[in-house]
Amino acid sequence: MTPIGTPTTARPTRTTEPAPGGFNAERIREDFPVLKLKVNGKPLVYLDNAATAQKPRVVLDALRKFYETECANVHRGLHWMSEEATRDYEESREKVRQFLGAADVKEVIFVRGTTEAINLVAHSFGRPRVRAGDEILITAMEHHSNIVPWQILCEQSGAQLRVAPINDDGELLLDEFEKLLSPRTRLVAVSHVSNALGTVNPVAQIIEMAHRRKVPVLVDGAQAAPHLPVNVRELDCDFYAFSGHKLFGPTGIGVLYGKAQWLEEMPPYQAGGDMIRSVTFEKTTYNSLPYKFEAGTPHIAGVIGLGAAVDYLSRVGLARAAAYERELLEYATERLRRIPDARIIGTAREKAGVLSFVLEGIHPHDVGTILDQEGIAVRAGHHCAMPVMDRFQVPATARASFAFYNTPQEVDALIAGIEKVKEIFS
Ligand code: 7TS
Repeated sequence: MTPIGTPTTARPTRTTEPAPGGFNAERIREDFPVLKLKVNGKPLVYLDNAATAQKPRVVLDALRKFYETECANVHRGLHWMSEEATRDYEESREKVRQFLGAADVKEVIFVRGTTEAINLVAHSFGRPRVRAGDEILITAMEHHSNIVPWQILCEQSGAQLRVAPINDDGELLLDEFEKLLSPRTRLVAVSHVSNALGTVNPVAQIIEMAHRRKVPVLVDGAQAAPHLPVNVRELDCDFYAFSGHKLFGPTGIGVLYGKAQWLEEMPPYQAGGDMIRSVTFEKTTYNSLPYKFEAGTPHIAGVIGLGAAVDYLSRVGLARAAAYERELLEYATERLRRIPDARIIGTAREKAGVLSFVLEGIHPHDVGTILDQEGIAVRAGHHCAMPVMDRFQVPATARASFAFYNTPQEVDALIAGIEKVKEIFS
């Protein structure tokens, strides 16, 4: 058996055998019905996990169970079904609390996704605090969702957006970052893992540096929560955001973790049902946490599905899955490096799950289209990280992004697909 990660072009691990470390991706694949699909007559090779991940059967079952047996609104009915739905909804909150290592369920706010979580913080935390001349510090590798909300906040308040630079490998320059922390910095907002480069940022260190100056930190965990064990109390972050759909859960649901101390102080983001305690035309008082931030009927099925995804991940074991994904990434990187004219964008020492690349003289969209004909799904474009494209002076990249159900054989299919692209354009 050739272990994955071995720099060879020979056939790697047979799919029926577990990978080193005992992680059996082939067994895991059985849990994901969609992975049996054929696309363009070829077995689907799904390598677009950074955009959204596929869903295991347990998540699909949880959604179905909710709609078939307990479809009722939460927190407001006295009837049996509403109580069932409320119980499952709140159980999911407890599962997420454990998943993140948060101190209390009141620190777990259900939102639509990472984007909404960051916007919530920009509005409710940012607006009341940020004044003209203040600064918000981000990095040069952020997703648009962790740039634009801060830009709008700065425009509205007269504050300034500061951007910590990255090096040619796509690593944050920590010294430069530290220099940009000033007495005017009101918040640091940083991705845990970059979606365009795969860089894993040293968030613990970043948080420590910021906290030494009493600056709170929001971590955009969209690409980290599905691939690395996260503990918000150990990190000591002030806010942590992630999306359910990248974590093998449903679309339209995500989480904002916030320290209770901040959330208590913050005004509501949206107003309506469920977030109030009492309403008169003269005065409204708000509900306690976490409900103060969950206005209107929530995505009940989504929350329950996310709970099932979190359960599933804890059964798979995120640490083991992460180790497996790392080997897969190393194997893919090694093989791609051997292709002449292929340039990898994002070569940080610490990376997770993402392989962005360009082929000399071939537009990434053409790479994506030809790979699609082979049944291989990658993303081609700017990945909602246009400043990263500017930094590396490319209009776009092709990006393969991995999950624990991907296999070395799929990496081989990707490499064969890339060879084919080159052949067509030669
Ligand atoms: N932050 C990061 C680091 C992301 O990768 C994404 C989505 C978001 C925020 C926004 O998440 P959403 O669930 O609210 O949309 N990234 C990608 C991607 O790389 N390809 O499609 C979506």
